[in-house]
Amino acid sequence: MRVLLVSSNTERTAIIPLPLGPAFVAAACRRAGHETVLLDLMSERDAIPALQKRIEEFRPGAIGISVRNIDDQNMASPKFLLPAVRDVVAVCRRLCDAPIVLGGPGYSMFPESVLRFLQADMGIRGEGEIVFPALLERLQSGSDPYGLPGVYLPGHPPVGAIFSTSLEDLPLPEPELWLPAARQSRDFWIPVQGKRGCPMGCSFCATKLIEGTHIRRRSPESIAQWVEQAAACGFRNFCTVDNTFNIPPSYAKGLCREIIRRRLDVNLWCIVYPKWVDRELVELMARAGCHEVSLGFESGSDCVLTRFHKRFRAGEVRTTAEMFREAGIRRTGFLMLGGPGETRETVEESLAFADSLDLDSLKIAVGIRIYPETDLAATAVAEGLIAPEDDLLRPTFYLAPRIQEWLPPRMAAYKASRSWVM
Ligand code: B12
Repeated sequence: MRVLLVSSNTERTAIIPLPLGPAFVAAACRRAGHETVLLDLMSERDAIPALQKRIEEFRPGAIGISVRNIDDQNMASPKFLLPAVRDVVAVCRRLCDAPIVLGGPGYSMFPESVLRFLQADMGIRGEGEIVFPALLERLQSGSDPYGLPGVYLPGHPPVGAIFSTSLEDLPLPEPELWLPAARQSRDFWIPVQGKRGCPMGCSFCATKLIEGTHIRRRSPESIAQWVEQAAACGFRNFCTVDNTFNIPPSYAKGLCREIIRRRLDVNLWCIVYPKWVDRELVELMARAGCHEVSLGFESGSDCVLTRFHKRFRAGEVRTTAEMFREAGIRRTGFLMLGGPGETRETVEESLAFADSLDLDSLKIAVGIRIYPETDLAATAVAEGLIAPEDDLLRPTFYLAPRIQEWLPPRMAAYKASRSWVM
């Protein structure tokens, strides 16, 4: 079958992400024998005409659309990003009668409401590599797709998602498949994924819906080899997209050792959970080329950290941040203010804490995006802030009622005198 995979993300907030997720799915489709093309709308000057042209030339038998972002998570002036994706679906629908299948992180968080909103034919919750080719087989043979794990159809009951037990059996995409546009500029950050799944269970986080809670990994050798392949194409900047680079620490150390052994001259950026970091890991990261880490500590108040179900305390954040500073690795901290239990005192505690870390930069979110099936959603329902039946698709935020008025101006004042705060 001819399969067109469309990466629909055109959002340029923070970074221009390359379409690694759809590329994984495309590689799996090719392995299953389908002629597969990946179109990254981000790299097109005019997304809709480019899509039209590709559909007319390629005449796909099935179209997969990757949905990454629902919104930009900015409570002050939220940007709802799905209407543009609905236009993409409408163009596909108008130009051909191929079934339109949704997938991706944004889709997996809202499998029923996104399907409804975008008016596609079906969607796959969770990983696409196994289920999408299985679905294509059913479509080709004319059998009923309903009942395949993870496949959602309008008007049918939800089916949940399954996650592969091992990543080693899933193909890694060739650079030719997904890096063509990026090749014009070597400044792009190439995403690298070593593991999937997060068992940390933070109260506000929806990663379990996208990747599951069980950690599955590829061998450090295969990941380092993949980085080497992309480096041979001229790329130097790599960002790990694992939710937590350093869990488990033994894996992170193994990957660093493999990069060092291969003498790859790369620039690494990693998302670090501020616990279980020791000097050996920091030193290995520095030697592997890590120049910057994101430290998502979210709060400097132990009471709030407990409410977020974080496994670390402020003291551990301080020790971790200090180790990276000593190793010359830049640190961007993240604060998430206004969650359950937040008070003026805990906000001030967090701000003073962030100041004391002497970070290179700090990003602050005021108000927390509420996702379905999270503890935060349950708290918001219990407190009467949202209705139990609210599908939460349109940007919906939690902001502790007692500091709602006070927090935004306080943050504006805090930021005004600190150039390193974003
Ligand atoms: C790493 C990351 C980042 C990095 C990006 C680095 C980079 N170069 O890519 C940084 C920190 C810069 C970032 C920024 C942002 N991010 Co971000 N990010 C992530 C994270 C942790 C991983 C994404 C990733 O690369 N995954 C790896 C790939 C391989 O997996 P995947 O894309 O999910 O693909 C798999 C499946 O989804 C499926 N699939 C994918 N496509 C398709 C298509 C079909 C047809 C099928 C069947 C299946 C399928 O199969 C794939 C393989 O198994 C996710 C959370 C998560 N765990 O998913 C958030 C996440 C995607 N980000 C999110 C957001 C909101 C943002 C920002 C808007 C935040 C901000 N205000 O700055 C920006 C937007 C950036 C942009 N311009 O688009 C949200 C999106 C949801 C939402 N609310 O809209 C997420 C889900 C986090 C969350 N809140 O829970 N992000």
